[in-house]
Amino acid sequence: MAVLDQLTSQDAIHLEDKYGAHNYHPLPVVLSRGEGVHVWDVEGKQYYDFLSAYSAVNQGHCHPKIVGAMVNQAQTLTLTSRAFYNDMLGRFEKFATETFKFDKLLPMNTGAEAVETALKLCRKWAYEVKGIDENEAQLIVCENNFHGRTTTIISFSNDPVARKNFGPYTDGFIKIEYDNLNALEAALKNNANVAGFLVEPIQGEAGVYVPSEGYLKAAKALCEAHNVLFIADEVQTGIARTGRLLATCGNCSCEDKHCSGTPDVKPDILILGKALSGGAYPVSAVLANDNIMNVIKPGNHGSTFGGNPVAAAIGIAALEVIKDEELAKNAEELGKVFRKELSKYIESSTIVNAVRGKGLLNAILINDTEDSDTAWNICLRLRDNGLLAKPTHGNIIRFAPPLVMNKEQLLDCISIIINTLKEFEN
Ligand code: IF1
Repeated sequence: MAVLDQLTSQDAIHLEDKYGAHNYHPLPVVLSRGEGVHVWDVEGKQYYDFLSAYSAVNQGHCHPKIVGAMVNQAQTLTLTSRAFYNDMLGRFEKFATETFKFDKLLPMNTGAEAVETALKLCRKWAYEVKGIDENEAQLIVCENNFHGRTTTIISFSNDPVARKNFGPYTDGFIKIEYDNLNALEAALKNNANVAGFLVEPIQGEAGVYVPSEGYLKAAKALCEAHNVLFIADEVQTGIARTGRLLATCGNCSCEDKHCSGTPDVKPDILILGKALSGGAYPVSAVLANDNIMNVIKPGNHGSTFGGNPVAAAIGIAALEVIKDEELAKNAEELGKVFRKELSKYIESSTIVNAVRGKGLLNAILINDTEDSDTAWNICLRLRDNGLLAKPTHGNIIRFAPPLVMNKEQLLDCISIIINTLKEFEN
């Protein structure tokens, strides 16, 4: 078979199976096209996308404004490296720092790289500003975190599948229970070597675990009292997904177009990725104010591709789409509808125990054991019924459609989901 011959789904699966590393167990569906809230498989079947590439495609598949910016820039200048300036990066940095209200931005490509960048930045700040002795800095992280897959990041994961036999690991991390302020206070107390606290505003991989009301704000206050940097990993929760521009915006009066600039919780270091490009390209970033970011000097950190002109052009377009189409507002409104309708169904359901989430980052808890394959089987049936979602941690199914969905489409999706779940009732 020639490389670019027409393929069936079976052919495509076979190729990946034979020639690709087996580091994933994908749902058996082979996608070849996407537009807005929809994707199509090789045979032409249409699906609603309820994963959005793990919240990277918040702006919808192949958004014309983002694709337009990408194509235009790709035909003009793609890569200069940071050995030279390019005429797009500064514009992106200005636009993004104004949008998120920080002094400076450091561009990278993937989420994991941005997390690594934030950790390095925090440690350097600890030695050079806070005055911690060399090599003594510690960072507090949460149990059941997911921050990416580099060696340092998996060093503080407690998922054995992600971690086992990849040692030796990086030192300097203290793990505490998520959503537990007492645990945070205890870890901060009498330990002058703590440099930062790294936290997901909602734990995604852990099963869309939303912390108690006020947790993030109180955690930030504790960090401030101990001169410890509050580092928010908004790679998955950011960029309108949870009904606000950022999940750390909480319930403040922040509007998409006219942010008051006084968010509920202002992280010292903000980590963004995924939807910062609308899923068109790997674009990630770390944002901080000058008192922190200025510890980074030439040669301390970087990346061949980070901040390239295509990434910068796409980043601007992706953020413009979020603002112009008021996607945070839409996510908030549709999220309420989604949880309300699912809650109504759950009252009398034998197969679903609960629905939880914020904005359009939601999950349902299947009434079966952790190790059962019920959630997987439900996702297969959802696929047959024209909707794509993926289980997380055994019996939890995450639902995260593109934020460009309209209410009519959402109601259609809700009926697909409920009808499918009903097929599994006993
Ligand atoms: C995969 C999960 C989601 C993230 C947070 C950093 C990163 C991620 C909060 C790293 C990435 C992804 C990676 C993806 C699966 C996915 C995921 F289920 F594993 F946890 F979204 F929920 N911080 N999350 O969620 O970003 O380096 O991947 O760009 O296949 O590993 P990345």
